[in-house]
Amino acid sequence: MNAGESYKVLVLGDSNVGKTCLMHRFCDETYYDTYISTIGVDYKQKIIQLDDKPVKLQIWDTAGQERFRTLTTAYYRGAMGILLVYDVTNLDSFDHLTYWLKNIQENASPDVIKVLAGNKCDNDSLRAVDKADGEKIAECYDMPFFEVSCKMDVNVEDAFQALAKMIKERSKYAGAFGLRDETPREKCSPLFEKSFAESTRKCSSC
Ligand SMILES: Nc1nc2c(ncn2[C@@H]2O[C@H](COP(=O)(O)OP(=O)(O)OP(=O)(O)O)[C@@H](O)[C@H]2O)c(=O)[nH]1
Ligand SMILES: [Mg+2]
Repeated sequence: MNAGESYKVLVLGDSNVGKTCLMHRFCDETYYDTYISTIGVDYKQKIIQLDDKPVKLQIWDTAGQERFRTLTTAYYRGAMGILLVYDVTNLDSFDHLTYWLKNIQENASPDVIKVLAGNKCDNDSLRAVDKADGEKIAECYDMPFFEVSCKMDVNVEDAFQALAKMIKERSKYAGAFGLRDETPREKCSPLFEKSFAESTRKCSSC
C-alpha cells in the first residue's frame, strides 16, 4: 500500500518504562518480557488509516538511559509527534516527566504534538502512580492521556492513533512543525492556538 503522508513520531521517556515494547506492540503486535536496553535509537514504521487514507508512521524508539541523552536530542529534528511514556509502577519515571517536557520544549518544534502514556497498567499490585495523577499532569500540559499496557495490549493502538490524528489536524495549517515559519499565527485553529500557548505553561497545581 502506498502511504501518501509520512509522520515522524518519537517515543520518549526514562529507561525501562517500555518504549521499545510499545513500538513492537504497535508495529508488530508482539510483546517480549525480556529487557534489552536500547542502544542509541531504534526504528520501525507502520501504515495506518486516517479518515480512510493511508498514513505512514515512522516510529523512533529512543534510548532512555542517561548516557544517550545528547544523541536522543538529535532525533527531535523533524519530529511531528511525541509519545511521552512513564511507568505506572515507577514513581521516578513519573516525577521525571517534567525533565522530558522541558527537554521537548527546548529541542522540538513548538508545534510538536504530545501524547502521554502511563505504561504497565496491567501491573496493579506494583502500581506507584495513580491514574488521577497522570490525568492531572496531562491536563496541565494539554496532552491526551492513556494508561496503556504493551503486555495485555491495552490502549496502545489508541494512543498512537490519537497522536497521528492530531498531527494530521495540525498539518493542515501551513507552517506547522517549523516547515514554513513565516506563516501568520492567525491561520491556526482556535483549538491549537490554545493548546500550544498553554502546553508550555505549567499550571500552579502541577
Ligand atoms: N508488566 C508489564 N511490563 C512491561 C510492559 N511493557 C514493558 N514491560 C517490561 O518493561 C521492561 C522494559 O521494557 P523496554 O520496552 O525495553 O523499556 P525501554 O523504555 O525501551 O527501556 P530503554 O531502552 O532502556 O530506554 C521489559 O522487561 C518489559 O518486558 C507492560 O505493559 N507491562
Ligand atoms: Mg528501549
